[in-house]
This record gives sequence, C-alpha cells and structure tokens, in this order.
Amino acid sequence: MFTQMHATVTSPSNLSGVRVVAQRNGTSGKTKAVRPMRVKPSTRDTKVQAQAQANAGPAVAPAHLRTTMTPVPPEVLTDGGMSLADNPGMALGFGDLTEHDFLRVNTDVPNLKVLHIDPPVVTIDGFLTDEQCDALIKSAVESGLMKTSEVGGADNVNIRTSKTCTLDSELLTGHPTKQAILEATEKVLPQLQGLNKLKTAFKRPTSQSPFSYELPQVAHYMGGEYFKTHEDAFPENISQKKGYQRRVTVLVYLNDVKTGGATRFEKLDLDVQPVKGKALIFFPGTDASMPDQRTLHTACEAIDEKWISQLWVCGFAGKHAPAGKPPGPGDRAARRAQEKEMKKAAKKARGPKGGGRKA
Ligand SMILES: O=C(O)CCC(=O)C(=O)O
Repeated sequence: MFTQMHATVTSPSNLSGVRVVAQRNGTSGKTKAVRPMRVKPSTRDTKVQAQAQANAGPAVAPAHLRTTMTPVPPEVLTDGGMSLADNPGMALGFGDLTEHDFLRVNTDVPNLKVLHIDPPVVTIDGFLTDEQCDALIKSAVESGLMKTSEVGGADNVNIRTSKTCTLDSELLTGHPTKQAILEATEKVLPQLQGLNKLKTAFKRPTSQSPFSYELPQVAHYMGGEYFKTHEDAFPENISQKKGYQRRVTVLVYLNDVKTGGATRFEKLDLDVQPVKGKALIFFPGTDASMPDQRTLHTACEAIDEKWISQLWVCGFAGKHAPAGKPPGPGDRAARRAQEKEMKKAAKKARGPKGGGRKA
C-alpha cells in the first residue's frame, strides 16, 4: 500500500516536495528509513540535471492545479477505509501529504480512516458521543432557529432544500457539543491547537492570527431534501475580497441514516453514508487559498431523516496568496503595517526637519 502511495503521490514528477522518509522493504512488509546517498555529481551530470529540471518546469503542481486522484483500493474502501494505526511509514507519508498543501492531519487520532489519499478525505468514528449528538439536535430544535438553508453568493433556487441554524443563539453559543467539536477538530489538526480558546476564534483570520472558525451550523434534511453539487471553498476573487479562504470542512453526522442522504464526492467517486457521531473531514481550499475543485460534493437526496453539524476552518488569504498579490482587505493588520512602512520611507526620502544636513 505504501509503495502505491509512494509511487503515485510522492513521485518526483508530481509531488517531489512531499518528504518521504520511509519505504517498504522488499516483500517483508517492514518499513525502513531511506538515507539519501551522497555521490559527487560530474559536471556533465549537473548540466544534464539542470536541463532536465528546466524542461520539467515546476516540480510540484499545487493541489488546486492537480487533476490526478489517488484513491485507496476499492476493497479497502468497502472495509470502511484505510487505517494508518499499524503502518507508521504510511501514516508519515499521509501526514506529509496533508501538510504539503493543506493542514497536517494527526494520523494518531483513534478511529481515523483514510477514504481518499489525494485529495485527502478522512473519517473518524466516535468523533462525538451519542449523547453529544442527541443534545445538539435537541438544542437546535428548541432554539426555534432552524430555517431554510442559505447558499453563499447564490440565489437558493432548488440548490439546497435543508433547514439550518447557526450555533450563535443564547441556547447554542456555549453548547457543550459545539465545544466538543472544536476540541476534537484541534486534536485532528494540531496546527489549530488552542484556537477555540482565543478571542479571535470566530473573527476573520489575519496575518497575526491566520486561522479561525466560521460559526458551526446544524442542518436538518427531511425525506426528499438535498444540497446539490457544490464546493465549500470561495471562488478566488471572493476569497481575495474577504481576505480568507475556507480551508477545512468538518462535517459531523448526528444520526444514523440507513437509506439516502449520503455525502457524495463526484470527482472521487466516493459516497459516505451518515453514521451517528462520525466526522467527515476534507480540504476544500489549499494553503495558496485556492479552491481544490476535486472536493466538489453533494448531499444526496435524503430518504430517512438526516442531521449534521458543519464547521469550516478558514485561513488567512493574504499570507498564503501567490507571490505578488497584495494582502486582501480582510488583513487590516498587514495593510496598517504596509502604510506605516510607506510613511516611514516617505519621511526618510524628505530628509530631516529644518532643511537637511548643515555644512
Ligand atoms: O449534508 C451533507 O452530506 C453535506 C453538506 C454540505 O455539503 C454542506 O453543508 O456544505
């Protein structure tokens, strides 16, 4: 398996930036560290290498430009996904891959299964307990705030027929299940550790505080309801305007759904059936703040009733924006720093007060 991931995901031609530190040892199945051999190249070798690099163009295509897919084998998927617990080499490779364009996934989290390698899609059974799921559904119903779901930037004409509420009402703001979702998310994505405790946790990301959460939501689908095929990331022009991009989706199923209501990733040919307490995690936006269109997905028409909770982790768009792009308007701190620098430079150019240096 690791050999396959090594060959397809980390081969120099398509992903040489991913650190590969272990590889399968022949047929024994054990992993061993790989030490690069130091061999002094001849001048001719160096020239040939430089020419090959020049011909090859950039070695690693960023995720939003990759059209390749690296699935897990179908028989592993039928088994519920790929467990990394017994394969440290593969766990490291997958961790490196997620860090390369997205946020590093902590593969030590119990019950984590990989459903798709690139783009990465994972599930975690028991992310929430049954009690936490029930409590969130009850509070959402009692809040009286469930209303027809909105669709960002588009008229909701038959795109999304579910009902939604945002967890910011009196009843839901400090809800223990909301807290549990944030804390569990930060265990899976260690770069976010402690974010839920910061004052900025639900504010726009900035260069000083590059990650934050959108307020989590609860959505409810009755039989016949759906959310048509869409991407969670903002289009590039919108993320530039906002100054941030949706980088991670954490979707938690709050009840068991036997028929209908799967989350379907069309481009990955992957269906995920809701199981109470299971989290589905994927990366709609890359660290260059670009949508990864491979994560396009659909909430298939429900037959049985379905409840979910969604959380989006947003990343500052200015810092990671491709070189040459100014900070987005969301990054006030960076703009202020830029203005200060410009004023300082202008002052320096004018010279000292009183007409400059005395002879
Ligand atoms: O309900 C689902 O399975 C998916 C929901 C979804 O895609 C969304 O809320 O963005």
